[in-house]
Amino acid sequence: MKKVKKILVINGPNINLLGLREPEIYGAKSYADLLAFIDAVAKEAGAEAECFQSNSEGAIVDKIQQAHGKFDGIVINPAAYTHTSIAIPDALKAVGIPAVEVHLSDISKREAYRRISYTSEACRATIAGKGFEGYGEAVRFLTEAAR
Ligand code: CA2
Repeated sequence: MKKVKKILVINGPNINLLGLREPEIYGAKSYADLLAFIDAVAKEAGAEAECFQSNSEGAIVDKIQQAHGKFDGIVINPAAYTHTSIAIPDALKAVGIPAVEVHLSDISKREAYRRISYTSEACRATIAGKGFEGYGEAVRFLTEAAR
C-alpha cells in the first residue's frame, strides 16, 4: 500500500487577510478558500497537507524545526519575510526537508525590494505569479519528489 505523503504548508504574515484588500494583486479569495484548495489538491495527489500561518518569524522558524522527521515536504510562502529573513532559509537548510517557495504574485515584476528572496536558495523551486495554483503545483511537485 502507498504511504500517504505529509506536506507542511507554511504561510507568513498577512496571508490570513487574503481577499480583504488588493484583490488585483493577490486575488479576491480568502485564506479559508486557500486552505480548502490546498486540502483538495493534496488529497488528489495522494498526500496529506497540514497548513500553518503565522505573523511571527520566530513561530515560523519553530514550526520548520518541529517538522524534522514528521514531513516529506514543505511548501512555504514567507510573505514579507521572503525579503528580510535569513533565519527562515537557515531553518529550512537545517532540517533538510525538500521545500518549494510559493508567491501568489510575481515578485520579480513588483517593487525592487520584493525582487530579493533569501528563501529561494533553501528551496528546490520557486513558483510565483500563479495565485492559488502555485500552491497546487508545489504540493504535487513535493509529493512526487517524496515517492
Ligand atoms: O505574492 C506573495 O505571495 C507575497 O509573498 C505576499 C506578501 C508580500 O509581502 C510578498 O512580497 C509577496 C503579502 C501577503 C499578503 O498581503 C496582504 C495585503 C493586503 C490584504 C491582504 C493580504
